[in-house]
Amino acid sequence: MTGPLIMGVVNVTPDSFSDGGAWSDPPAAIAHGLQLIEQGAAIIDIGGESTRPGADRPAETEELRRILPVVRALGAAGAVVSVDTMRAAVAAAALEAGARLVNDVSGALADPAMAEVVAAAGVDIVAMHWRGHSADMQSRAHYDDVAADVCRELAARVAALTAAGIAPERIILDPGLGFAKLPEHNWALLRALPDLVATGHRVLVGASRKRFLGLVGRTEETARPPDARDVATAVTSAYAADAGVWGIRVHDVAATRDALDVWAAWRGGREAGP
Ligand code: PMM
Repeated sequence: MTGPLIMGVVNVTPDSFSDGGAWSDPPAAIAHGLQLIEQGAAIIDIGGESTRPGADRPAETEELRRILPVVRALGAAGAVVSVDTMRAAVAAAALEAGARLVNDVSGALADPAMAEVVAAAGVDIVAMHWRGHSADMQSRAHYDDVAADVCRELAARVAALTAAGIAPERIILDPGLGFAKLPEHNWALLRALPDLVATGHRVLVGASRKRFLGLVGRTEETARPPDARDVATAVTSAYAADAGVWGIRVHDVAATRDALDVWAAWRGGREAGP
């Protein structure tokens, strides 16, 4: 039976909250990507900019320097590579180097040239819900009804992207957990995943190792650190599968593979997602 695909995360950054720079050196990042494929990742998402709350942006040349060798090597090894970038020039260079889709956490809002690059390349784009750069995004975590507001703001991105020449079926939607969201917003969005799936777009969800998972059943003082959030992530992956999502972006691919296998066995025979 089919379930969501797993997008394995390779952050080639010195400062990501989730893996603390473990893969900032290209050979280590390449080896890690290959290991994630072996563990069951269908896509490897390569990023060179940390988007943790408060993070400063690297220069474009630095972002390119970080990711291109990794994109090239994993693409050449036959991996389906996605490039996690908000910069059109970085997306274009990564596509040239072998990436097959673009994961833009800003939904192509950060760089006005992004939609054109994706339209010209004819590739898929992940359009994530986003309200501003990491330095001050948490000040924008205000919603009347977070699920309705996020769906409406994503629909506006779909309209802009299709107007720029991207086919609607090329647009994958992502609720942007943790981006201008408080823990209660993330939970409300997870509960509302079926609404996002009902738009007919493929849906990607990225809860992996995020702070709200560390806080479940804990206080700020006793919250699980990022590397102790993989069980919570895997449980979330199984629930997201049940909601019919197309893809799940995670750091610990093996744990989510196990969780999805259990989900598939439990559901036995039911088709998942669009
Ligand atoms: N989260 C992070 C980075 N990129 N991309 C998508 N599509 N969805 C997400 O939720 C998402 C993302 C957060 O940073 P991490 O790479 O350190 O987990």
